[in-house]
Amino acid sequence: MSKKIIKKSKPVRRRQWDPADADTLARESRARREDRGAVRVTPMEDREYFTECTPNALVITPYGALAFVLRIDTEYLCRVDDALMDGKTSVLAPGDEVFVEEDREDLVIRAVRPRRSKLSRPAVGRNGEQVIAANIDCVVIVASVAKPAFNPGLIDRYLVAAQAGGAKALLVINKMDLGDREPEGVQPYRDLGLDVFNTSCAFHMGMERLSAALAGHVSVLTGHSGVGKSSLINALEPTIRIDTQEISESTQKGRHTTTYSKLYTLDNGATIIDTPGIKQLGLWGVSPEELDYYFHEIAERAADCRFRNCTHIHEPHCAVKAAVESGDIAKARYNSYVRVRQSLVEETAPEY
Ligand SMILES: Nc1nc2c(ncn2[C@@H]2O[C@H](COP(=O)(O)OP(=O)(O)O)[C@@H](O)[C@H]2O)c(=O)[nH]1
Ligand SMILES: [Mg+2]
Ligand SMILES: [Zn+2]
Repeated sequence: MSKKIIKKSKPVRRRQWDPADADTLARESRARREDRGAVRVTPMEDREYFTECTPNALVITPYGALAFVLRIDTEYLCRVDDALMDGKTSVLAPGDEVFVEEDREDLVIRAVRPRRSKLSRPAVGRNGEQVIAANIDCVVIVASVAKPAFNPGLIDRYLVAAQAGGAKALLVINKMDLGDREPEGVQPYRDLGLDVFNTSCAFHMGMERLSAALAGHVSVLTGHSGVGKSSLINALEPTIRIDTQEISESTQKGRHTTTYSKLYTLDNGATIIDTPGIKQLGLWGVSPEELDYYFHEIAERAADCRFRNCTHIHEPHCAVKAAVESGDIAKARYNSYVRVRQSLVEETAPEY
């Protein structure tokens, strides 16, 4: 039997990773679906909490009814105005730009400015959204060569979350000292136009390039626990000494040393928000129908599927599945797409 020759279709290469692309596409698709009443529109934020104010401080970390803020290079602990409280916690997140007022001996956060971007997930243990970081330019997705093993599924979820929140993304592959080369699964991200940084905190490798990329921007470091997020901040700015911890021998994962998100400022003008490691990232404000648009290589093929509402899972004449067969779409990316889509369908299924 002769080997079937499949003509390689135009690859997605050399495309810059621009959240605006996905944003435009998602908005178009949303508009189309709204006509049919099929999509819930997620507002960027609950407007009632936000006001156009002139901010004089930056939230470092919220702490119940209090919050640490940065105000002209000095850290202060402030009380949060009742109007910004939602139950026992405030609506604030690291990176929020706030207006702080002196009230006798107290400093009180009176107002918070509307966010220009955010990284969110569904809140754990309650309904609604948890904003992990606000006003970020870039989501830095950190993975490691080993300990813990390279996990593309989580990277794919962060890529969706970054775009949904209006931020750029870049990928750091840390612990390069633990392998002789970059994990094979990284190439599809390069092909997508994502900037990839190979680093080793142990050997202080790759820090100059990463430092230059983050300088002057606000970023949030995300990824599995134990991949070296806190170590990267320590390596980028030796005056910062965040606690890091040995990997547990039994689980091969770091114990949770960082328990809350916190903002740091570096001498090169970078602002970096460190986050606790998580096992799985739920997606906020993304419907299963619009997921295609957050997987750029799938969105590019979907137009050629026979069925307009093709889910690329079981339909015949699916251009996406054909591209996976021919190797134009990375199998791992497709598998992630299917898993994420299925979890979104389960989450949004009506309860009877
Ligand atoms: N071999 C090696 N170990 C690293 C590297 N970066 C961090 N680690 C170690 O990995 C463990 C977890 O690091 P940590 O920064 O706490 O990870 P986080 O949970 O992502 O913040 C610590 O024992 C670090 O010393 C690296 O580049 N190479
Ligand atoms: Mg940490
Ligand atoms: Zn399809």
